[in-house]
Amino acid sequence: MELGFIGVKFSGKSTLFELLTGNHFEILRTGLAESRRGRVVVPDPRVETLSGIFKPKKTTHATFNCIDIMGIPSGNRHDTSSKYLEAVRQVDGLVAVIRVFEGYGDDGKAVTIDPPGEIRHLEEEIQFADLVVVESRLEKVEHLKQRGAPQYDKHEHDILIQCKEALDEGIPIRKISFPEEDKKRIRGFQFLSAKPFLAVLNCSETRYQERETYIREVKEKFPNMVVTAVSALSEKEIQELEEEDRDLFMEELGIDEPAIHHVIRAAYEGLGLLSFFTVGEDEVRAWTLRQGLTAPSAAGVIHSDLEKGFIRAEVISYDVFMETQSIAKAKANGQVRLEGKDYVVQDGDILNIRFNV
Ligand SMILES: Nc1nc2c(ncn2[C@@H]2O[C@H](COP(=O)(O)OP(=O)(O)OP(=O)(O)O)[C@@H](O)[C@H]2O)c(=O)[nH]1
Ligand SMILES: [Mg+2]
Repeated sequence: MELGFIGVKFSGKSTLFELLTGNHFEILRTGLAESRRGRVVVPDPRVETLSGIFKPKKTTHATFNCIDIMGIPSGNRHDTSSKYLEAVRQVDGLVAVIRVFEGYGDDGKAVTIDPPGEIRHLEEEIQFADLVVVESRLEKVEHLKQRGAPQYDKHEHDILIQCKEALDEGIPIRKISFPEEDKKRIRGFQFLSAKPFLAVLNCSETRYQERETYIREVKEKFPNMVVTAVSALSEKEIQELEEEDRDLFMEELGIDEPAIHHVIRAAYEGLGLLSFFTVGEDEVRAWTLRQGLTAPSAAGVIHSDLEKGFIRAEVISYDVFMETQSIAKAKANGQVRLEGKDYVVQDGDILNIRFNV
Protein backbone atom coordinates (compact mmCIF):
# COMPACT_ATOMS: atom_id res chain seq x y z
CA MET A 1 0.00 0.00 0.00
CA GLU A 2 1.17 3.44 -0.81
CA LEU A 3 -0.15 6.83 0.33
CA GLY A 4 0.65 10.15 -1.32
CA PHE A 5 0.83 13.31 0.79
CA ILE A 6 -0.51 16.31 -1.04
CA GLY A 7 -1.28 19.84 0.11
CA VAL A 8 -0.70 23.51 -0.49
CA LYS A 9 2.81 24.83 0.08
CA PHE A 10 4.00 24.86 3.71
CA SER A 11 1.03 22.89 5.04
CA GLY A 12 3.37 20.57 6.95
CA LYS A 13 3.52 17.57 4.59
CA SER A 14 7.23 17.05 5.11
CA THR A 15 6.90 17.56 8.86
CA LEU A 16 4.23 14.84 9.02
CA PHE A 17 6.19 12.62 6.63
CA GLU A 18 9.33 12.87 8.77
CA LEU A 19 7.34 12.20 11.92
CA LEU A 20 5.72 9.06 10.48
CA THR A 21 8.75 7.63 8.71
CA GLY A 22 11.34 8.52 11.35
CA ASN A 23 12.96 10.54 8.56
CA HIS A 24 14.18 7.49 6.59
CA PHE A 25 13.46 7.92 2.90
CA GLU A 26 14.67 7.61 -0.66
CA ILE A 27 14.57 10.41 -3.20
CA LEU A 28 12.36 9.95 -6.26
CA ARG A 29 12.47 11.99 -9.40
CA THR A 30 9.63 12.41 -11.86
CA GLY A 31 10.38 14.95 -14.55
CA LEU A 32 11.39 18.21 -12.94
CA ALA A 33 9.89 17.54 -9.53
CA GLU A 34 11.56 15.74 -6.66
CA SER A 35 9.70 13.72 -4.05
CA ARG A 36 10.53 11.33 -1.22
CA ARG A 37 9.36 7.84 -0.41
CA GLY A 38 9.48 6.43 3.11
CA ARG A 39 8.08 3.49 5.02
CA VAL A 40 5.62 3.71 7.89
CA VAL A 41 5.16 0.87 10.35
CA VAL A 42 1.49 0.21 11.18
CA PRO A 43 1.14 0.18 14.97
CA ASP A 44 -0.91 -2.80 16.16
CA PRO A 45 -0.69 -4.05 19.76
CA ARG A 46 -2.07 -7.44 18.63
CA VAL A 47 1.24 -8.10 16.89
CA GLU A 48 3.19 -7.59 20.13
CA THR A 49 0.75 -9.81 21.99
CA LEU A 50 1.07 -12.62 19.41
CA SER A 51 4.82 -12.23 19.44
CA GLY A 52 4.82 -12.59 23.23
CA ILE A 53 2.94 -15.87 22.87
CA PHE A 54 4.86 -17.46 19.96
CA LYS A 55 8.29 -16.00 20.78
CA PRO A 56 9.24 -16.12 17.08
CA LYS A 57 12.69 -15.41 15.65
CA LYS A 58 11.21 -12.47 13.81
CA THR A 59 8.26 -10.12 14.37
CA THR A 60 7.06 -8.04 11.46
CA HIS A 61 4.43 -5.30 11.49
CA ALA A 62 2.45 -4.32 8.42
CA THR A 63 3.95 -1.34 6.61
CA PHE A 64 2.84 1.44 4.29
CA ASN A 65 4.82 3.51 1.87
CA CYS A 66 4.31 7.24 1.97
CA ILE A 67 5.28 9.71 -0.72
CA ASP A 68 5.96 13.32 0.16
CA ILE A 69 5.66 15.72 -2.77
CA MET A 70 6.25 19.44 -3.10
CA GLY A 71 3.37 21.69 -2.15
CA ILE A 72 0.86 23.08 -4.58
CA PRO A 73 1.28 26.86 -4.94
CA SER A 74 -1.66 28.77 -3.52
CA GLY A 75 -2.04 31.39 -6.24
CA ASN A 76 -0.47 30.02 -9.40
CA ARG A 77 -2.98 27.34 -10.29
CA HIS A 78 -2.90 24.17 -12.30
CA ASP A 79 0.20 24.29 -14.44
CA THR A 80 2.84 23.57 -11.82
CA SER A 81 0.70 21.37 -9.59
CA SER A 82 0.05 18.84 -12.38
CA LYS A 83 3.78 18.35 -12.60
CA TYR A 84 4.23 17.69 -8.86
CA LEU A 85 1.19 15.45 -8.78
CA GLU A 86 2.76 13.03 -11.29
CA ALA A 87 4.71 11.54 -8.37
CA VAL A 88 1.50 10.30 -6.74
CA ARG A 89 -0.21 8.87 -9.84
CA GLN A 90 0.44 5.28 -8.76
CA VAL A 91 -0.51 5.53 -5.06
CA ASP A 92 -3.51 3.78 -3.48
CA GLY A 93 -4.78 6.83 -1.61
CA LEU A 94 -4.20 10.55 -1.26
CA VAL A 95 -3.65 12.15 2.13
CA ALA A 96 -4.39 15.86 1.98
CA VAL A 97 -2.36 17.66 4.65
CA ILE A 98 -4.37 20.77 5.51
CA ARG A 99 -2.86 23.78 7.19
CA VAL A 100 -4.41 24.76 10.52
CA PHE A 101 -1.67 26.98 11.92
CA GLU A 102 -0.80 30.64 11.53
CA GLY A 103 2.10 31.98 9.53
CA TYR A 104 2.90 33.00 6.00
CA GLY A 105 2.14 31.30 2.72
CA ASP A 106 4.27 30.90 -0.39
CA ASP A 107 2.99 34.31 -1.60
CA GLY A 108 4.42 36.01 1.50
CA LYS A 109 0.96 36.84 2.80
CA ALA A 110 -0.43 35.77 6.17
CA VAL A 111 -2.47 32.59 5.65
CA THR A 112 -6.17 32.36 6.28
CA ILE A 113 -7.06 29.16 8.06
CA ASP A 114 -9.83 27.60 6.00
CA PRO A 115 -9.77 23.78 5.91
CA PRO A 116 -12.83 23.33 3.64
CA GLY A 117 -11.50 25.99 1.24
CA GLU A 118 -8.10 24.34 1.13
CA ILE A 119 -9.63 20.92 0.49
CA ARG A 120 -11.69 22.38 -2.35
CA HIS A 121 -8.56 23.94 -3.85
CA LEU A 122 -6.76 20.57 -3.75
CA GLU A 123 -9.76 18.80 -5.26
CA GLU A 124 -9.73 21.32 -8.11
CA GLU A 125 -6.04 20.76 -8.71
CA ILE A 126 -6.28 16.99 -8.87
CA GLN A 127 -9.34 17.20 -11.09
CA PHE A 128 -7.52 19.56 -13.41
CA ALA A 129 -4.55 17.18 -13.56
CA ASP A 130 -6.98 14.37 -14.47
CA LEU A 131 -8.68 16.48 -17.10
CA VAL A 132 -5.31 16.93 -18.81
CA VAL A 133 -4.88 13.13 -18.89
CA VAL A 134 -8.46 12.47 -20.06
CA GLU A 135 -8.31 15.03 -22.84
CA SER A 136 -5.02 13.84 -24.21
CA ARG A 137 -6.22 10.22 -24.13
CA LEU A 138 -9.54 11.20 -25.73
CA GLU A 139 -7.72 12.96 -28.52
CA LYS A 140 -5.78 9.77 -29.30
CA VAL A 141 -8.88 7.56 -29.12
CA GLU A 142 -10.88 9.88 -31.37
CA HIS A 143 -8.05 9.91 -33.85
CA LEU A 144 -8.07 6.08 -33.90
CA LYS A 145 -11.83 6.12 -34.45
CA GLN A 146 -11.61 8.53 -37.38
CA ARG A 147 -8.96 6.39 -39.03
CA GLY A 148 -11.02 3.27 -38.42
CA ALA A 149 -8.00 1.76 -36.67
CA PRO A 150 -8.44 -1.77 -35.26
CA GLN A 151 -7.03 -0.60 -31.90
CA TYR A 152 -10.06 1.66 -31.47
CA ASP A 153 -11.92 0.58 -28.34
CA LYS A 154 -15.47 1.91 -28.10
CA HIS A 155 -15.77 0.91 -24.45
CA GLU A 156 -12.67 2.87 -23.47
CA HIS A 157 -14.00 5.82 -25.44
CA ASP A 158 -17.29 5.73 -23.50
CA ILE A 159 -15.50 5.56 -20.16
CA LEU A 160 -13.30 8.52 -21.05
CA ILE A 161 -16.30 10.60 -22.13
CA GLN A 162 -18.02 9.80 -18.84
CA CYS A 163 -14.91 10.87 -16.91
CA LYS A 164 -14.58 14.09 -18.89
CA GLU A 165 -18.22 14.99 -18.33
CA ALA A 166 -17.85 14.51 -14.57
CA LEU A 167 -14.61 16.51 -14.39
CA ASP A 168 -16.11 19.34 -16.47
CA GLU A 169 -18.78 19.64 -13.80
CA GLY A 170 -16.26 19.58 -10.95
CA ILE A 171 -17.12 16.01 -9.92
CA PRO A 172 -14.20 13.75 -8.96
CA ILE A 173 -14.02 10.41 -10.79
CA ARG A 174 -14.33 8.54 -7.47
CA LYS A 175 -17.98 9.74 -7.33
CA ILE A 176 -18.92 8.01 -10.60
CA SER A 177 -20.31 4.54 -10.02
CA PHE A 178 -18.73 2.32 -12.63
CA PRO A 179 -19.69 -1.33 -13.05
CA GLU A 180 -17.35 -3.74 -11.27
CA GLU A 181 -15.69 -4.91 -14.50
CA ASP A 182 -14.67 -1.34 -15.41
CA LYS A 183 -12.98 -0.62 -12.09
CA LYS A 184 -9.70 -2.28 -12.96
CA ARG A 185 -9.58 -0.31 -16.14
CA ILE A 186 -10.21 2.95 -14.32
CA ARG A 187 -7.34 2.10 -11.95
CA GLY A 188 -5.17 1.57 -15.01
CA PHE A 189 -5.65 5.21 -16.00
CA GLN A 190 -4.23 6.23 -12.60
CA PHE A 191 -6.65 9.10 -12.22
CA LEU A 192 -5.93 11.11 -9.08
CA SER A 193 -9.55 12.04 -8.48
CA ALA A 194 -10.49 8.34 -8.58
CA LYS A 195 -8.34 7.59 -5.53
CA PRO A 196 -9.61 7.62 -1.95
CA PHE A 197 -8.98 11.07 -0.50
CA LEU A 198 -8.41 11.59 3.23
CA ALA A 199 -7.87 14.87 5.04
CA VAL A 200 -5.39 15.32 7.88
CA LEU A 201 -5.77 18.68 9.60
CA ASN A 202 -2.32 19.71 10.71
CA CYS A 203 -2.88 21.97 13.72
CA SER A 204 -0.72 24.23 15.83
CA GLU A 205 -0.68 23.43 19.56
CA THR A 206 -3.45 25.91 20.31
CA ARG A 207 -5.62 25.07 17.30
CA TYR A 208 -5.30 21.39 18.16
CA GLN A 209 -7.45 22.05 21.24
CA GLU A 210 -10.28 23.05 18.88
CA ARG A 211 -9.76 20.21 16.44
CA GLU A 212 -13.31 18.90 16.82
CA THR A 213 -14.66 22.20 15.51
CA TYR A 214 -12.43 22.03 12.43
CA ILE A 215 -13.28 18.40 11.79
CA ARG A 216 -16.99 19.20 12.03
CA GLU A 217 -16.59 22.11 9.63
CA VAL A 218 -14.99 19.81 7.05
CA LYS A 219 -17.60 17.08 7.55
CA GLU A 220 -20.40 19.60 6.99
CA LYS A 221 -19.01 20.54 3.58
CA PHE A 222 -17.75 17.05 2.65
CA PRO A 223 -20.04 14.57 4.41
CA ASN A 224 -18.30 11.39 3.26
CA MET A 225 -14.74 12.51 3.76
CA VAL A 226 -12.51 10.67 6.21
CA VAL A 227 -10.90 13.41 8.28
CA THR A 228 -8.64 13.49 11.31
CA ALA A 229 -6.43 16.02 13.11
CA VAL A 230 -2.79 15.97 14.23
CA SER A 231 -0.21 18.44 15.49
CA ALA A 232 2.78 17.27 13.50
CA LEU A 233 5.34 19.85 14.53
CA SER A 234 4.56 19.59 18.27
CA GLU A 235 4.81 15.83 18.04
CA LYS A 236 8.05 15.98 16.17
CA GLU A 237 9.47 18.19 18.88
CA ILE A 238 8.21 15.78 21.52
CA GLN A 239 9.86 12.88 19.70
CA GLU A 240 13.20 14.58 20.18
CA LEU A 241 12.77 14.68 23.97
CA GLU A 242 13.99 12.09 26.48
CA GLU A 243 11.60 9.18 26.69
CA GLU A 244 10.40 9.93 30.24
CA ASP A 245 9.37 13.47 29.27
CA ARG A 246 7.38 12.46 26.20
CA ASP A 247 4.18 11.25 27.85
CA LEU A 248 4.12 14.29 30.07
CA PHE A 249 4.30 16.68 27.13
CA MET A 250 1.77 14.72 25.09
CA GLU A 251 -0.63 14.96 27.99
CA GLU A 252 0.04 18.66 28.44
CA LEU A 253 -0.81 19.33 24.80
CA GLY A 254 -3.89 17.13 24.95
CA ILE A 255 -2.44 14.71 22.39
CA ASP A 256 -4.13 11.48 23.42
CA GLU A 257 -2.73 9.40 20.60
CA PRO A 258 0.31 9.80 18.35
CA ALA A 259 -0.29 11.14 14.83
CA ILE A 260 0.66 7.83 13.32
CA HIS A 261 -2.43 6.19 14.87
CA HIS A 262 -4.70 8.90 13.46
CA VAL A 263 -3.23 8.74 9.99
CA ILE A 264 -3.16 4.94 9.81
CA ARG A 265 -6.70 4.64 11.14
CA ALA A 266 -7.91 7.19 8.59
CA ALA A 267 -6.07 5.31 5.85
CA TYR A 268 -7.61 1.98 6.89
CA GLU A 269 -11.06 3.55 6.94
CA GLY A 270 -10.65 5.57 3.76
CA LEU A 271 -9.08 2.78 1.74
CA GLY A 272 -11.25 0.04 3.26
CA LEU A 273 -8.38 -2.02 4.63
CA LEU A 274 -7.97 -4.70 7.28
CA SER A 275 -5.09 -6.54 8.95
CA PHE A 276 -4.63 -10.28 9.13
CA PHE A 277 -1.87 -12.29 10.78
CA THR A 278 0.39 -15.25 10.18
CA VAL A 279 1.98 -16.88 13.23
CA GLY A 280 4.64 -19.47 14.00
CA GLU A 281 8.03 -20.12 15.55
CA ASP A 282 9.84 -18.40 12.69
CA GLU A 283 7.76 -15.30 12.31
CA VAL A 284 4.72 -13.48 13.62
CA ARG A 285 3.59 -11.06 11.00
CA ALA A 286 0.78 -8.61 10.22
CA TRP A 287 -0.39 -8.06 6.64
CA THR A 288 -2.68 -5.52 5.01
CA LEU A 289 -5.57 -6.46 2.74
CA ARG A 290 -8.57 -4.72 1.17
CA GLN A 291 -11.88 -5.49 2.89
CA GLY A 292 -14.09 -7.90 0.99
CA LEU A 293 -11.24 -9.91 -0.52
CA THR A 294 -11.06 -13.67 -0.21
CA ALA A 295 -8.55 -16.10 1.29
CA PRO A 296 -6.65 -16.68 -1.99
CA SER A 297 -6.08 -12.90 -2.31
CA ALA A 298 -4.74 -12.84 1.24
CA ALA A 299 -2.48 -15.76 0.29
CA GLY A 300 -1.31 -13.70 -2.69
CA VAL A 301 -0.29 -10.85 -0.39
CA ILE A 302 2.05 -13.27 1.39
CA HIS A 303 3.43 -14.82 -1.80
CA SER A 304 2.11 -15.27 -5.33
CA ASP A 305 2.86 -19.05 -5.12
CA LEU A 306 0.48 -19.33 -2.19
CA GLU A 307 -2.30 -17.79 -4.25
CA LYS A 308 -1.62 -19.95 -7.31
CA GLY A 309 -1.44 -23.17 -5.30
CA PHE A 310 -4.13 -22.23 -2.78
CA ILE A 311 -6.03 -25.22 -1.39
CA ARG A 312 -7.57 -24.10 1.87
CA ALA A 313 -7.00 -21.70 4.74
CA GLU A 314 -7.00 -22.58 8.40
CA VAL A 315 -8.62 -19.61 10.10
CA ILE A 316 -9.08 -18.44 13.67
CA SER A 317 -9.88 -14.90 14.70
CA TYR A 318 -7.48 -13.11 17.02
CA ASP A 319 -10.12 -12.77 19.74
CA VAL A 320 -11.02 -16.47 19.71
CA PHE A 321 -7.34 -17.43 19.66
CA MET A 322 -6.73 -15.29 22.74
CA GLU A 323 -9.11 -17.48 24.77
CA THR A 324 -6.62 -20.37 24.73
CA GLN A 325 -3.50 -18.66 23.33
CA SER A 326 -2.59 -21.95 21.70
CA ILE A 327 -3.27 -23.13 18.14
CA ALA A 328 -3.14 -26.78 19.30
CA LYS A 329 -5.75 -26.20 22.01
CA ALA A 330 -7.90 -24.15 19.65
CA LYS A 331 -7.73 -27.00 17.12
CA ALA A 332 -8.72 -29.52 19.80
CA ASN A 333 -11.68 -27.25 20.67
CA GLY A 334 -12.70 -27.11 17.02
CA GLN A 335 -12.09 -23.34 16.96
CA VAL A 336 -9.82 -23.41 13.92
CA ARG A 337 -11.99 -23.39 10.79
CA LEU A 338 -11.03 -24.81 7.43
CA GLU A 339 -12.14 -22.30 4.79
CA GLY A 340 -12.18 -22.51 0.99
CA LYS A 341 -11.44 -20.07 -1.80
CA ASP A 342 -14.65 -18.05 -1.32
CA TYR A 343 -13.97 -17.20 2.31
CA VAL A 344 -13.95 -13.42 2.86
CA VAL A 345 -11.08 -12.52 5.19
CA GLN A 346 -11.97 -10.54 8.33
CA ASP A 347 -9.88 -8.06 10.30
CA GLY A 348 -7.88 -9.91 12.94
CA ASP A 349 -7.98 -13.32 11.22
CA ILE A 350 -5.00 -15.54 11.89
CA LEU A 351 -4.43 -17.51 8.69
CA ASN A 352 -2.48 -20.61 7.80
CA ILE A 353 -2.59 -21.20 4.05
CA ARG A 354 -2.51 -24.77 2.77
CA PHE A 355 -1.15 -24.82 -0.73
CA ASN A 356 0.40 -26.90 -3.49
CA VAL A 357 3.46 -25.85 -5.44
N1 LIG B 1 3.59 26.83 13.73
C1 LIG B 1 3.57 25.67 13.08
N2 LIG B 1 4.43 25.50 12.08
C2 LIG B 1 4.43 24.33 11.42
C3 LIG B 1 3.54 23.27 11.75
N3 LIG B 1 3.77 22.25 10.91
C4 LIG B 1 4.75 22.65 10.09
N4 LIG B 1 5.15 23.90 10.41
C5 LIG B 1 6.20 24.70 9.78
O1 LIG B 1 5.81 25.09 8.49
C6 LIG B 1 6.92 25.08 7.61
C7 LIG B 1 6.64 24.19 6.44
O2 LIG B 1 6.56 22.87 6.88
P1 LIG B 1 6.86 21.65 5.92
O3 LIG B 1 6.58 20.41 6.67
O4 LIG B 1 8.17 21.79 5.28
O5 LIG B 1 5.72 21.92 4.86
P2 LIG B 1 5.50 21.25 3.45
O6 LIG B 1 4.03 21.10 3.31
O7 LIG B 1 6.32 20.03 3.32
O8 LIG B 1 6.03 22.39 2.48
P3 LIG B 1 6.40 22.24 0.92
O9 LIG B 1 7.05 20.90 0.72
O10 LIG B 1 7.28 23.38 0.62
O11 LIG B 1 5.10 22.35 0.22
C8 LIG B 1 8.13 24.60 8.42
O12 LIG B 1 8.85 25.74 8.84
C9 LIG B 1 7.47 23.90 9.59
O13 LIG B 1 8.29 23.92 10.73
C10 LIG B 1 2.65 23.49 12.84
O14 LIG B 1 1.85 22.64 13.19
N5 LIG B 1 2.71 24.70 13.46
MG1 LIG C 1 7.72 19.45 1.86
